[in-house]
Amino acid sequence: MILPLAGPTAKAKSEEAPESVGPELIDLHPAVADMERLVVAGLSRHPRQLPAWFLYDAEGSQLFERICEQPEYSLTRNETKLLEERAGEMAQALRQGIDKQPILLEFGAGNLRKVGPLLKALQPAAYVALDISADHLAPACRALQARHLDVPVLGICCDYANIDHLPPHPLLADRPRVGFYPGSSLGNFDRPQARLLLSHFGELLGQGGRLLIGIDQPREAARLEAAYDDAAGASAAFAFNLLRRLNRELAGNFDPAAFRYQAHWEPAASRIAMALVSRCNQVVDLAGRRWSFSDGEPLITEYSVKYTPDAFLALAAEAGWLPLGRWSDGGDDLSLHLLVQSKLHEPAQQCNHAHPTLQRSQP
Ligand code: AVI
Repeated sequence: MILPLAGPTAKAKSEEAPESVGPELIDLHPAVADMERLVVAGLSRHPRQLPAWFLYDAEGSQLFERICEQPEYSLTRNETKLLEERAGEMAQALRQGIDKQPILLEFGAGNLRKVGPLLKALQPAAYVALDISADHLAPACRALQARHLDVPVLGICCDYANIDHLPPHPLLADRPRVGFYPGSSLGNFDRPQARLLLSHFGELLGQGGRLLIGIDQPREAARLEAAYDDAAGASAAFAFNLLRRLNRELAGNFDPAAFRYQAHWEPAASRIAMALVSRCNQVVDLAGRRWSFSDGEPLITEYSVKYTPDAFLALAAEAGWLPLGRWSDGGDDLSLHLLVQSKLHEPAQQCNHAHPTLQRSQP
């Protein structure tokens, strides 16, 4: 479903480090009214489902980092290793055919720990990190800037799937743009939405823009289900934090004890479905309305779609992206694809039209 957002809360602030001015952070987090509208739309669907970015408040972002450390969740480790080993080749391929030093944009940047090798090898004119959690992004930008003093860093707190253009900023002017979208976060959108998101990246990056994107591949159900329901309970804690956030920010009264967490591989859709399942018939207040949950009813917190390289490239082609290269880990679980945008877009800086609101992972 495509939902319009009322518009971002546009407050820009500079994050000050004790002795020097730290990287700038532009805060375009969706307003509470937008969140309420998305909650009402998401809970009115069948099955009930909220946009995955709701999982990432400050605490959710920390909990996601815990997931990444779990032995069952190999995606982050494999991708980090691949980047450490092959960033030189990737940077060379990213730069090919680009006459000016590009700007590197990272979508869903998180803790900014993956981009280091690429920054070193590519030496972009600036690095822009886009992420939904300002609390997480600000310290991550400061730490990254301290490690890479030669590259100006800019943080933009936003739902990157729904900003129609980048805010005007001197660092962003008149430079080719290359995108970095690691972590296989594309999988948290359903296919039609993923295609829209890839087109949206094409518009933000412009014709000839390049995108380096991490894609997780299908594998045995047992391994995938363990990765999304780890023994230490990090995945479950991440999902339950959503209920705490909703209670706190949108006047909810969810009782977490009245739900249980589950993660199931759905082979026909090639995806893991993560859900909080109601343990009983119950009524919950949220966003000024009452919501009934029946015993066994799921609230989908997230899907994670897995693509074979061919399936991913077919989807990317529909959005105007052509393949330039691919690097994969030893186990062939994950690939980093390098793509080039073939469609004609208006110059990215002037791209000012309203973009349809994407909502992640719809069934
Ligand atoms: C961010 N994203 C790619 C993760 C994934 O693997 O789908 C989110 C996640 N949720 C629970 N575990 C991981």
